[in-house]
Amino acid sequence: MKALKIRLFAITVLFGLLLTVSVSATFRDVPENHWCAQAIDDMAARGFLAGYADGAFRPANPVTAAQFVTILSRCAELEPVPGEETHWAADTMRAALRAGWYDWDELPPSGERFDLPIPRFLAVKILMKALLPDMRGDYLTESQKIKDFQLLDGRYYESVLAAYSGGVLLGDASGCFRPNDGLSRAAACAVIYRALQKASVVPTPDDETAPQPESVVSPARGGVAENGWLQVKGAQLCNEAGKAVVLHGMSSHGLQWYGQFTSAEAICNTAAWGANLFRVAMYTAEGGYLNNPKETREKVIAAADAAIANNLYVIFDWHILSDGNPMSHQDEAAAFFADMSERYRDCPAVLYEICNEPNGNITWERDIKPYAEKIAGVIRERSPRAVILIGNSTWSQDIHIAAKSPLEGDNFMYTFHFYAGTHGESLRQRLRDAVSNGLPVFVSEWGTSQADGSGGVYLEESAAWLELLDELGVSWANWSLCDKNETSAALRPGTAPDAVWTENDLSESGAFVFARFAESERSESA
Ligand code: IDC
Repeated sequence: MKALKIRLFAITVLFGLLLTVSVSATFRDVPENHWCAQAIDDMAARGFLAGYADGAFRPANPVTAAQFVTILSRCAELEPVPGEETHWAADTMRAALRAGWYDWDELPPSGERFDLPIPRFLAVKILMKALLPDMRGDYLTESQKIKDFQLLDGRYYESVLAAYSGGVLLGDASGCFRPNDGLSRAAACAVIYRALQKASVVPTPDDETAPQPESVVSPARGGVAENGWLQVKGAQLCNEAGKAVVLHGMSSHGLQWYGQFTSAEAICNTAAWGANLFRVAMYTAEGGYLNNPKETREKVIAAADAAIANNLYVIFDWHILSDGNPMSHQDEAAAFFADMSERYRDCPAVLYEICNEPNGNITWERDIKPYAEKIAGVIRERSPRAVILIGNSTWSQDIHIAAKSPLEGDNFMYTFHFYAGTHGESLRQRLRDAVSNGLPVFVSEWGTSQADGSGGVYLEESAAWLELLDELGVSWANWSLCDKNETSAALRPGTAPDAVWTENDLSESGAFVFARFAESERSESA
């Protein structure tokens, strides 16, 4: 182990990629309450993880093939085999290839796939070869556990079935393995850690020395049944028991155009992929509620009921957009929210987003705050515990202005919207500042596209955003669940709203976003 550490240190210095083999690593972006902190910290303490030179671990980034194999090589104490190539992991990769962890066609020694995200089917093969080579699984028993087994190439049956049989893979919320997806660095650690437990390299949770599960599973997972009424403590959304909770899910598109994707089946599909949140975007203008209140109200209620039936939290979004001043329709808003907060007064699932995106000639003090106070009063009279989400100027980007003069009272959160192709580091800094100064922020809408809903998609930028949201414990809903021919849409054009969706139905954006709903649950599967 000591020799290994020295060698790793040399690699680090030479190539400047990895900082050091920390013996008591807590990375600056892996807070104590991160869902995978226990595995990450323990693996770092054992010298299995290094992290980046800036002290970060970037838990939400996809793990690359070279990173994954390198971590395993440390866990299995695999000696690097020196050669000519210059890639920082070339010697380790050569050793892994020689040890039979993978074949040359899977990760060619020329290195062109070393820095790409590793697909799950290959990650599991390498993991099992490295740590649990003798484990086997029975085809008939294990394949039954995997809903999307037909997506798996026969070449990987042996390792994947062995992993399920040995309890290294548990399957995610929807019972799928998603062999072709990548996995985040945190999820990679979680699954490696479980294999290390099975291989008795680290203690299992039954051992007295093992950290208690509370510290592993944080923030709380699950939906309404598990978490009950929400509450805001400091900047953090918490469940009824006071434990941090993070909601991840989809926003609908405008009900007047894509109401079919708020059907019970569409919402059930979304829940099955691991979401615990659904936002019902009820446009006020553009042919929305104000044009057609009766029919729109019915659609909203049907969508909310479907979300509740699927154990999701649900946001009623008063979707002002072209009508940028919330004051313009304050009376209609008051009537709508009175109606809904009366109807759902005993239901812990409901959050109220009272003005999507104020914009134009408006200010926080003059227009938004008085509006918010009035509507909050209306809601609280009927449903005193409900969490209320409040928009702000510049399409809900000005949380710093709201932060200077927040509302009096409990359980208010301030919305923050971004589109990864348009908004970057300066807005991330604004979010960081606001949350670290104690403002409760909820990302009730974000997109992988540009701000107009198309262009891109910008997945690298989106990953940077989600990494920050994870780090800050901020909840989010992605725009949008529909099959419109625009890049922000999560479904491919022509997707049947009422069928069971497979990977093939997801757009590039949808595949990226759906994979991130239940990072913590998904850590169970790879
Ligand atoms: C967009 C839709 C697009 C529609 C347009 C106007 O994606 O199909 O034509 O609205 O109604 C927002 C808004 C959200 C926008 C989205 C993308 O809340 O309604 O949807 N966006 O432009 N804020 C920033 C971006």
